[in-house]
Amino acid sequence: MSRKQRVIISCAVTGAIHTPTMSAALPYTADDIARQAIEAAEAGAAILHLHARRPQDGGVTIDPEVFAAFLPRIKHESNAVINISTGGSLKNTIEERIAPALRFSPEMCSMNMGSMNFSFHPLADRYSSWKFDWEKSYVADSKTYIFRNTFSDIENAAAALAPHGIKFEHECYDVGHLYNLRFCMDIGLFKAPIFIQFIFGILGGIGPEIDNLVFMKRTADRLFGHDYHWSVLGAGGAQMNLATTASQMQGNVRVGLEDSLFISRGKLAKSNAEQVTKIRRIVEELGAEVASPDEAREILGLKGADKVAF
Ligand code: KMH
Ligand code: ZN
Repeated sequence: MSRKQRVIISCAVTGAIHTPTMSAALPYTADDIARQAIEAAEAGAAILHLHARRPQDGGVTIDPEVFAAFLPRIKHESNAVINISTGGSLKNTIEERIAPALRFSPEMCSMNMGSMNFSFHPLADRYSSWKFDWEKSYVADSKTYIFRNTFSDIENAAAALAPHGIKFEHECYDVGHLYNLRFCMDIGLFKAPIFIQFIFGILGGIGPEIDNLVFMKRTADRLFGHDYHWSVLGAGGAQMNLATTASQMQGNVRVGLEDSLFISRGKLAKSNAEQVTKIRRIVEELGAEVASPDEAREILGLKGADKVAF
């Protein structure tokens, strides 16, 4: 009997887009980030994609010390693969953005594959009062932001991180980013089998239509053959629908409050674990199984939790 398809669920626990006003469920203290990450792993997430937040007001930070307050606890209380973001917040250089991954040498980290507008400024008009002073201007200022990931940034990040044996989550927000990735592989920066996160619905990137998912997948097949792994992240309201479709196309899925604050149309999610539970139920009801962390390690060829530096 052929083995059931194993779907790797990643959960992106807090991110750098949403702010505390938008949802009381968005974790930002070390305790809450750790607890929600552990509960997401218990619900079925094999990979935890992590950003840090200032514990006093939820502001975005990439200070390695802030990661240090939750990484060991998550490792101690779950077997999940830890994936550290190198996306940073709106103002950081690539050197600053890779500092947490360099310090903690996780099994995975993100690698953003192109420069782009990356905006969530329309959210600034949706709230009339804000919990913390920094929030409104942070959200509104994303209108002026260029998310910088030049070829030289990618090359510098890849070179600095290479000795750590970290598997990258290659963040591709549009079709051109797949070509950037192919180019980087051709000049020896990354080796197959790579792990691509197809991202849909960020303002500045490709939209969240299923046609676009099919097109991205077909383009990746052409560029990378069959020697690659892929997953789908739909931002906002597209999250569950695109994840469901991806799982039916033999792909992997990413959910979490970084990408959407909702559990269904107009209804805020209570936690990251609630989103993981929902996509797990869908995946299983449609006939596949979710991968355990060790199965994800085997599928993606990760170095192992004993080789991280936390
Ligand atoms: N926020 C997501 C759309 C990163 O952390 O490097 C993409 C992301 C990037 O997760
Ligand atoms: Zn992220």
